[in-house]
Amino acid sequence: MDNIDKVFSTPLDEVGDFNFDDKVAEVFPDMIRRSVPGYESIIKYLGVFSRLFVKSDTNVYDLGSSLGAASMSMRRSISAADVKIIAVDNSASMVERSQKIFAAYESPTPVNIIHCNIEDVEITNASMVVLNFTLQFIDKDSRAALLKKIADGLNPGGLLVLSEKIHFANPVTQKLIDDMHLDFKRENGYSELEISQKREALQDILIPETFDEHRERLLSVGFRSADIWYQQYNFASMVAIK
Ligand code: GEK
Repeated sequence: MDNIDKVFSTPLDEVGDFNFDDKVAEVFPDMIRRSVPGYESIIKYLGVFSRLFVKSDTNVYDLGSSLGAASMSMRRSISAADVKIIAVDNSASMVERSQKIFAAYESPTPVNIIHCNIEDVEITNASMVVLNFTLQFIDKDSRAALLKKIADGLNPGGLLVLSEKIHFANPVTQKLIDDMHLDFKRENGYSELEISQKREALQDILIPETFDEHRERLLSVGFRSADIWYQQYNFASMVAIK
């Protein structure tokens, strides 16, 4: 049973920037499931993508891996031999917890968990890379360089799965979908106080872009295709193939 997210349930004198600290890591599976529509489906289908794209003797990267849900799903599905999964996160709390989780399971596919900034990690000989709701936390001006590094490190035909909260250029659509997402959070038991305090904490650190902005940038850094394969409200998952 997951620990219940109560991080923003009491009034805070001052709502600081959102932080992936121990309080968040402890309740993370519950928090992301109740906040991100489609999260569990995307995790499941990452396994399907890995079965299709991961080749023997290559590396798979899970960038911004949190507690390792994406790596776990891929590891269960990969049948290719001599594959190494490299999971990277810059939150010490997430890394410590995910190391314990992976130590509890045995698998022929090793998962190497690295505590560092995804902008500093080297990407080589990759057949699949996952950025599952992580790029949105990277400074907007640094996103192209990170995506170019990923494109350069992928082998031809390799896959990037990029899941993001997205923004709609049309304000009417943006308001409609944003309201629907707020209702999704209410239905999942979040109070108005929790919703508004979390929104304030995230407003300067989670910067969504439109699908057109994502697509254009993915094509400009070396991917030959970039499309949405899954979307619920303003949460979309894209596939970009090198
Ligand atoms: C999942 N992918 O369960 N370098 C490394 N890690 C970072 C950086 C950075 N620069 N910035 C943020 N993170 C996961 C969910 S959560 C999404 C990803 C969310 C990490 C951060 O510490 C956190 O663990 C993760 O990216 C984002 O499939 O909470 O909305």
